[in-house]
Amino acid sequence: MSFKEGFYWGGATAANQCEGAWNEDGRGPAETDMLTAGSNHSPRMLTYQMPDGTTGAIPRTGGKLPEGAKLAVLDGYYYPNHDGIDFYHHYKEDIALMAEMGFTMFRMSISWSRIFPRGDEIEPNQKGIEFYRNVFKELKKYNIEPLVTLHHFDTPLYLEENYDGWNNRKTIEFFDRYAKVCFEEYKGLVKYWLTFNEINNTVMFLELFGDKATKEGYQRAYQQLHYQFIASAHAVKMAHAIDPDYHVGCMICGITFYPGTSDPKDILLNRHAWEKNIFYCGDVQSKGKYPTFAKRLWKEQDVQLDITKQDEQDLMEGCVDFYTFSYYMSTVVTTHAIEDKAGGNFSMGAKNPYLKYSDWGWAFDPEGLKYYLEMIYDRYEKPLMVVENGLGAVDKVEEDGSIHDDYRIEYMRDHIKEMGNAIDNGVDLIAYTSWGCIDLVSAGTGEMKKRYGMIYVDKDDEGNGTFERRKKDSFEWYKKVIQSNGKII
Ligand code: P53
Repeated sequence: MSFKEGFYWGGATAANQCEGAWNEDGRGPAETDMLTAGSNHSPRMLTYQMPDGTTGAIPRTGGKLPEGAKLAVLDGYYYPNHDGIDFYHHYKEDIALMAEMGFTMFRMSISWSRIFPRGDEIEPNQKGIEFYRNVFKELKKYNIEPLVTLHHFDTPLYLEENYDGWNNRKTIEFFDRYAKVCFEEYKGLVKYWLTFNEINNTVMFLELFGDKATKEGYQRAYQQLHYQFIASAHAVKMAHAIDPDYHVGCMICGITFYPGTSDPKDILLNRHAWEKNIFYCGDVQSKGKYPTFAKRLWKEQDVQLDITKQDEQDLMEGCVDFYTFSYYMSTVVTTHAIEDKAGGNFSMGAKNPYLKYSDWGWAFDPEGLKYYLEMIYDRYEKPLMVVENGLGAVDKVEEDGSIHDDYRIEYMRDHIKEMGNAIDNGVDLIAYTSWGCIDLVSAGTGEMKKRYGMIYVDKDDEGNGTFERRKKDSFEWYKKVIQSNGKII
């Protein structure tokens, strides 16, 4: 197999899911701090308080806050992101373990509200800046290249509540300021940046939650995306101006779509699913302009967008240097009645009888990764990175403390094999960072027991545990993979 010399091997995390220390050293809250834990079958809830002091909770998706309610942290509820896995206080130990595995890249995100606690300040929070500087320095000690996401599901709550977040053009300015501080402060410590994590979720996930897929929902989603595209383009331009060695990428939630039948209606539906869910964002960020089919999408939902001439120029001048994506599963779309639905958290569409599913209903489809890589490389001809991939599963700690996660090894091995095949077929894939290399809080369900790590963290779904770290079997396996540059898998 042909992983080039210098191929980056590593793992990936996100600030809100692992750092903890949610209100330490001046950090401001994000919506993720107001989220309770859910499960495969029950949604995570957002808790709120009314001006008269009464309190309540609504489901994160599809719920509507009562008039006058403000999101709030309440007694009697458990908020898993508050402590995460306490990476904030364990980062040295964690990075040492990653180095032991042989990581050459570590994907992490910066919590915007650590740098600007409200989001609209002029002066950043020095303690926040210092924390990430220390993390980057620690990585440098081991020659691990950071891959830094600026926005991973965590707009400062203050901006959401006082400016209507990404529905407001003004939020672009706040993001510009935040991005500029990061690029200036971490010059020489970071080389690779990502702007928005899974930017396409905004539109892609709308349809999963019936009551949100209204005209108004689409209007807001497409407008939010446009403002994020502009913020992302500004970031690319700024990064290049501040340091010509900076490389900035986009990050797409990669799902491989298949048609359910050979009915031409299904074939067309499938093409449209790719366009709307995958290509729409990737095209704008990689090619610097909206694709032709955008007109059809906007017309379908009667969307009117605020796009200026300056925006068009900014997009063109802010094309990303590389394309990154997460890949966990494929899905099936059909115009026919769905008899067997793929259930679980955030998985969608019809069940594919040719594939196995995880306990959370996600399809195991390594060939779908090859399909995606080849399709996308052909479309953009930019270097690619798989920046999330892995298996969320329940792990059992044996009496002697060992954890035999052969299912995880099998999952990763088969996906790595297909990456090798794609490279052999000409794809310029330069990095692989597996998701949740160290166990962390699930974004979808808020659970700890949906574990992805090669490093186990002693914490359960109620927040009990010592935060002790342990190596799973996959730890030793991945170490060999990296040592042999993907030859021994
Ligand atoms: P969890 C849904 C479908 C695919 C990717 O997800 C997704 C989601 C959102 O849950 O998100 C990415 O934790 C995301 C990570 C997240 C990871 O996938 O629900 O970028 O933050 O943790 C896995 O199992």
